[in-house]
Amino acid sequence: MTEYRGLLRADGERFAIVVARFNEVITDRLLSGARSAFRQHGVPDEAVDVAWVPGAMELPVVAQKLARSGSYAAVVCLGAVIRGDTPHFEYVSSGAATGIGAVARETGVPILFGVLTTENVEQATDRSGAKSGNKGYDVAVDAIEMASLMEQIDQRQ
Ligand code: INI
Repeated sequence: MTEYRGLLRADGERFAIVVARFNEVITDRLLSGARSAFRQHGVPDEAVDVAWVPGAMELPVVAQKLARSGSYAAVVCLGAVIRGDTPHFEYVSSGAATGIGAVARETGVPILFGVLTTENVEQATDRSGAKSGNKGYDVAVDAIEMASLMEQIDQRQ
């Protein structure tokens, strides 16, 4: 019996972050969290590339391009969709979630969903480093775990 469990350690891999400019006050905090997580787990700044997109709807296509390049062990997507300011909240949030899931399955590269979907700015602030952790940090750690897990499965084949 083989049990696979990703480690929180990266050995020379590169990672990419795609981050939305929409609600940049929040997404910039998510980006800082993600960068710190990579640094704290031994991934140097030079091994992390960042691509900015206009909004959460554009995350999937750029994540797909980065994943297809074959240069990255995982791609982290960061965004903030806030209901209070968004009449089409459901379209944007589900478009981003469905698109990101589809890209991960199509490319076989882990694509992490670091998009906050909140009722208001206060909740988004809390979840981007104020009171309730930092979603950007968390998904970057998940990216390292997933990269390690995929590598272990590859080694076994
Ligand atoms: N994009 C976001 O990332 N967050 C939002 O809250 C948001 N709102 O409010 O609409 C949003 N819209 C832009 C969208 O993601 C696209 O960039 C735009 O529709 C162009 O395709």
